Parts: sequence; structure tokens; C-alpha cells
Amino acid sequence: MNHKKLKSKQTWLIAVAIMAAVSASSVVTGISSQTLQNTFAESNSATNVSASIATNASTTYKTVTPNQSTNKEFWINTVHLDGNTNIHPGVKCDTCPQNGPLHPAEQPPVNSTIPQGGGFRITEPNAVGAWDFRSFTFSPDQIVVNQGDKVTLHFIGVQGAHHVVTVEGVDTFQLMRGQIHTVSFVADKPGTITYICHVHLPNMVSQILVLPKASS
Ligand SMILES: [Cu+2]
Repeated sequence: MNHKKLKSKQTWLIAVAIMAAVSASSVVTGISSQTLQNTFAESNSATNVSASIATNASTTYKTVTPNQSTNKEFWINTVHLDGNTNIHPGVKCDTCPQNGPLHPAEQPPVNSTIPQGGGFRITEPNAVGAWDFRSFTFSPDQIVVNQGDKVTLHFIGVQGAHHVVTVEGVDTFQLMRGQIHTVSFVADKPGTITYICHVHLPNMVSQILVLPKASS
């Protein structure tokens, strides 16, 4: 066997070894070679990642028919997110569950430009150097329904002592911690409906997106 033929045979053997490895891994992971080929084809095509996810046989979807009105029910919590920290490194603050010995020193920002309105709050360092940055929000803060849906929203006062909530064109009400207030309406027009808390502006502002019926 001359040198050229030997090299050709080596290349062929390497190719067989790679194919065997791919085949073996497919058996181990339970993925058919056809699926692998599809995955490679999709990831190499111009379509995005969601296309390859959409064709995955293991993914199941609940079919959405835009023209069919349904009842949609959501539970919306009042939430404040707190960034607790300390101006001293490695010092436990009185409200920081995550504090550990390696916690770095963090000073409150000087001349912070926090918007007015109650939605944000900085609590200055206390006796042990702990300080906090708070931001109010609704959870969820984005809801999608179809035109014609009957929408029921349960607002739950969880964090924050007191809120004054408006669901645009539907209702304005007070919401105390521990209270649940329910509103219902038919989303008869496509577009957006905001729900806001007047006590915690400008960030406790959220949106219901009403998708239009498809033209038939
Ligand atoms: Cu509020």
C-alpha cells in the first residue's frame, strides 16, 4: 500500500469511527439520527431557535384559536423587590439573608436620580450599615388576552401596606395588604389596557395586551 492509499484508508477509518460515535451517542440519549439531522439542518438554516423548538416532537402546545372567546383568569400580586446590602464588607445586615463573610462593601449611590412618586425607595444605612433599594411592581406586569375574552383579574395585596389601583376604563379601588379585590370585564376591543398603582408611580404600571380577532 503506497503512502497516498494509506492516508486515504486512515481518513476513511476516522470517518467510520466518528459515525459510530454519533450513532452510539444517539442510542444513549434516545435521539434518532433523523432528529439529529433535523436539528443540525434547522440550526444551520436562516430560521431562528424557536423554529427548532417548535418542531421538537416532545414539545406540546395548547392550541389558541383567536376568534374563540374564552374566560381568562389571572392572579396579580403586589410586589416590592429589595436590594439589601451593607456599607461594610462581610458585616451582617439585619435584613440580608444572603449576607456571607465575603459580602463586599456597597455604598448608596451619591445624588441618586430616583424618580419621584413612591415607586422607588432608598433606605439609608442604619446603625449596622445596612441599606436597601426598593422597587414596586405588579406580578405579572404583562398579560395577553384575545379580543372577546371575558377577563377576570384578582389583585392580591401582598407587599406594600396600601395601594390605589386603577384598571383603565374598568375600576379604581384601594388594596390593602392581605386583601383580594376582583374585577371582571370583556376585552371587546383590540389594543392595550393599563393597570397602575397611584401610590407607587412611575414603575408600578402594567399592561394588558388585547390581540385582535383574525379577519375571516
Ligand atoms: Cu402600589
